[in-house]
Amino acid sequence: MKSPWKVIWAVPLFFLLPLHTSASPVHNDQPGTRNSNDHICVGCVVVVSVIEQLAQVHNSTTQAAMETLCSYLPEKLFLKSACHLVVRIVGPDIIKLLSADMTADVVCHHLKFCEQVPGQPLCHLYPLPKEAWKLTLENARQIVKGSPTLKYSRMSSDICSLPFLAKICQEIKSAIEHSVPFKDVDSDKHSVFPTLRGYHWRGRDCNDSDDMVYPGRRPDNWDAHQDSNCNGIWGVDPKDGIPYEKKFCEGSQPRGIILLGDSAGAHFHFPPEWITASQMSLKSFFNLPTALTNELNWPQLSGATGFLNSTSGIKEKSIYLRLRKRNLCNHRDYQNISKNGASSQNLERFIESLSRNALLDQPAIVIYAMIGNDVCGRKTDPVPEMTTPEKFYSKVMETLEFLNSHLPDGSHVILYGLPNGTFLWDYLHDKYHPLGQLNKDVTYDQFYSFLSCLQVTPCHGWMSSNQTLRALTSERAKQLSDTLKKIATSKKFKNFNLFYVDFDFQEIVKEWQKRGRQPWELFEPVDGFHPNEVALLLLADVFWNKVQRQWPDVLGKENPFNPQIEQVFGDQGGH
Ligand SMILES: *[C@@H]1O[C@H](CO)[C@@H](O)[C@H](O)[C@H]1NC(C)=O
Ligand SMILES: *[C@@H]1O[C@H](CO)[C@@H](O)[C@H](O)[C@H]1NC(C)=O
Ligand SMILES: *[C@@H]1O[C@H](CO)[C@@H](O)[C@H](O)[C@H]1NC(C)=O
Ligand SMILES: *[C@@H]1O[C@H](CO)[C@@H](O)[C@H](O)[C@H]1NC(C)=O
Ligand SMILES: *[C@@H]1O[C@H](CO)[C@@H](O)[C@H](O)[C@H]1NC(C)=O
Ligand SMILES: CC(=O)N[C@H]1CO[C@H](CO)[C@@H](O)[C@@H]1O
Repeated sequence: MKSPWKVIWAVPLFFLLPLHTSASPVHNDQPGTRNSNDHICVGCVVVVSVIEQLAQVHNSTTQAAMETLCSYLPEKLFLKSACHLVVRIVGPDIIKLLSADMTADVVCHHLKFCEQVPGQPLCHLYPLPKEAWKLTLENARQIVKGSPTLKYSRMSSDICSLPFLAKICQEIKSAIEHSVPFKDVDSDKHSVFPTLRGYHWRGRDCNDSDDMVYPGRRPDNWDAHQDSNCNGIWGVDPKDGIPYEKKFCEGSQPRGIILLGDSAGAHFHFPPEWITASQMSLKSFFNLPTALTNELNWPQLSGATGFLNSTSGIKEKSIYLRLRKRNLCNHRDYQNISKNGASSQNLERFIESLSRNALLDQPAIVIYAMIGNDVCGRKTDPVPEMTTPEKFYSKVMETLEFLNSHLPDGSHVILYGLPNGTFLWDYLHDKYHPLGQLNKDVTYDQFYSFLSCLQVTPCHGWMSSNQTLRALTSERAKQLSDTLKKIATSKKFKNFNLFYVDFDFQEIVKEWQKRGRQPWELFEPVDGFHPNEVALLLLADVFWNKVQRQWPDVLGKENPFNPQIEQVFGDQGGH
């Protein structure tokens, strides 16, 4: 999905992006049997469903529903223009087919966004029509006959040569080239920009023009003249001539938090407001541009490195915020080295972006949390794709060697186990997916099958009606967790202590139920897979308490000067 023309389709059919990013491995190195454009099929079915439901909710025509949807989109990144563009091109066919009671599946096959691969099953979200599929598509062709609709092909490229579209195309093209949401920015620098892997991902830099200034370093000359570690504490106390950093932070054992994670660690989140017709309004999409530039991740609200107050109103805080509260000298010292699709096997491709200088920086707490992609699988038979314990062992050891040569002495590394994900199916399969709530016609069972059929599921192993497969996936996850446990108890490293913590989802389920809530409320409603913000914060809580109980040294001391720091420096300069 890097070529601009594909992206032109992708922008309005923005639903594709999350599925693309969540489902794809870090690099596309798994030649599937199906076309990678199958994300486009999901995007199309979702968008057409939303249009149909908007018309139903507002009792309006399909044309009006499409205009409504476009009007809700923000101008930024030319989302609104792109939406109008697509409506002009495919709108007429959609109108005709929906008014003939065709399902979104039929519409998208007709439009060639979905295609049945010979020898493979027909993928559909809604029940199939009663007559034969071929006949249905033939009917669809009859219905749109004589339509002025352009003849475009799948991934049609040259719609932009049409005079009336040229200007919009130009704008979109330049937006894409300059802006970027789709570019991988792999800078290892702390940044003053929030998204594009800037300070939503790691502590904000406080002087971008000086390479020796960044969060997490040991203060230069006790920060008498400038805030070299960006924790907001610097200068000299006029009363006694002692630098504040020395006064308040010396011996307080400052430390940062670094997460090596996957999409769960980065907090992958697709807001349900974006596809729930009954609740859709102008307000629904205000966060879309930011989300797109963060690859649909919301690290600023994540369980490990989140620094914003929770949007869900629960009182639990991220691990970073707790470390900060414990010692205000830790302000801004967080890094989220997480990537959608990350696993033990591909972590080496991006771990280089971890920035910690063994000599110059403060120790760090590193959480290794590859919680699913090693066992999830995407193909028709995910079992052979799963990482074996042997391969897992050797990659984890490589990662630990890397950390040993990059982390300052006195650091801590915590290996986080994999969950037993069978609960996912148990809690969700018979609930309605957000697309199915209006008409009670799409359950998670159906949604999972659709994604698996297209081989774009983020986790075939657990998002499956096949009980044998779910059990096998959990079995492998357990073997991998045991491997981590074994490493933690048998290996020693010079620069860090090593620990293992179980991923115990049932523990947070119990806690949530104690509050009178339901387990299914702990998952991202749209993908039916990722733990949501509440779950991440509850997991952070369990994690914190466990570590505090068993290995209090990991978290460092409470800084007795916190009140003075607050008094002198106020909020220490945001994140
Ligand atoms: C929906 O709109 C049609 C035509 O405008 C009208 O006849 C019908 O009464 C409306 N239905 C509802 C439930 O508002
Ligand atoms: C940032 O660093 C540059 C280069 O060291 C220095 O000249 C400048 O004064 C610094 N700015 C601030 C705000 O500290
Ligand atoms: C978070 O909430 C606390 C009080 O609960 C408030 O003092 C603080 O300003 C909030 N922070 C942000 C960034 O909104
Ligand atoms: C269920 O999954 C197992 C393991 O992948 C596989 O061997 C079996 O054929 C599957 N059963 C069905 C009905 O697909
Ligand atoms: C996973 O959880 C299920 C349900 O709680 C249980 O039956 C199963 O034995 C567990 N699997 C493993 C490998 O622990
Ligand atoms: C700003 C930042 O920390 N970005 C990094 C977050 O993690 C990804 C994946 O490792 C890196 O590519 C980014 O550079």
